[in-house]
Amino acid sequence: MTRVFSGIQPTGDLQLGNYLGAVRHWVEVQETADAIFCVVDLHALTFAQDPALFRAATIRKATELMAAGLDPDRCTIFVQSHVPAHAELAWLMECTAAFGELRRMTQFKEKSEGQDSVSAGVFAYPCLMAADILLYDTDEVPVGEDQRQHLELTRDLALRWNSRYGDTFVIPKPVIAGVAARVMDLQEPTAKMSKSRPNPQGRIDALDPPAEITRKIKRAVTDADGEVRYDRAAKPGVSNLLELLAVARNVSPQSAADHYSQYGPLKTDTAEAVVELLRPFQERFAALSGDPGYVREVLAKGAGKATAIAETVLRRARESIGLVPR
Ligand code: AQP
Repeated sequence: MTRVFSGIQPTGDLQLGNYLGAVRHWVEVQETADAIFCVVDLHALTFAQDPALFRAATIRKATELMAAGLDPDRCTIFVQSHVPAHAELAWLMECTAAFGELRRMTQFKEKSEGQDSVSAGVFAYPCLMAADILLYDTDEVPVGEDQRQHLELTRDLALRWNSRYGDTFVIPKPVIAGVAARVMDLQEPTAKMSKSRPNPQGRIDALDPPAEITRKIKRAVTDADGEVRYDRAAKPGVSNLLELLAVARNVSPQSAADHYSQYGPLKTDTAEAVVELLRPFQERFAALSGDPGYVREVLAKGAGKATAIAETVLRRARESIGLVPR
């Protein structure tokens, strides 16, 4: 059975980009694969967090994943820091990666740009991500387009390790869906939608009330030529709306475009479609939030299942690199 692994940071509410680019594919793949999903809290510590808020955010993110449709009977859901093997393999990956290749990572450049000081963790982030993936003998990693470069690095590190120390790791491949693999900011459609962009009007959080979703989509930046056409390079704002509508209606963005000649109706229908798409998620989230004990129980079971796999792979890695067995 194909082993699938992916993760998401606990900081910030689930935004529409996370949902469409990643999580909805996780919900599908849990039906056919041995699927493991992780709330990557150690990754979020690359920036200082308020401890109490951070603890709550981690449980909230797990609740969001379950509300989105991840079913603990069909997949494994756990918190990264509950499985210490992640941190240990991350160190071994840091000793495998070259300084130069980490410096070339786009996300490192973006996150460190204009900052007086960034943690060493921001730099080493892709090594922890490689460890996350390789620890589970992962075949496929469903992620949004923004993670492609990190996935390529993971593959390079695994291949380098295997050629130095003998076959140890499965070489994973990224699975990046076509439509909505890169949901763009509604106010600045040449940048990806993200929790860390300064203007919250450009981002739809999956828990935004329907009226707010509608308002944000109606105010989305388009362009001046007035033609509804799917062309991501020439018409990023309109194409982004068409992708949202297409995903919600399960059609292609090109065929969604055929029904419109003006931006107003396109925005109205897109808003309606996104509200409907998120409605079941919002209802399930409200129900699950009333039962944090259940979410913690799921995470505890998930950590047990994940540890059993991760420890086996870590033992293999320790042996192959020459660490004395414990
Ligand atoms: N805009 C997006 N379009 C498509 N996919 C996206 N993902 C994130 N943004 C988009 C995908 O979501 C998954 C989780 O990514 P993450 O843990 O990096 O999420 P995050 O930090 O919560 O996402 P943000 O909002 O994008 O955070 P920052 O601002 O920190 O970069 C991944 O599969 C990712 O590809």
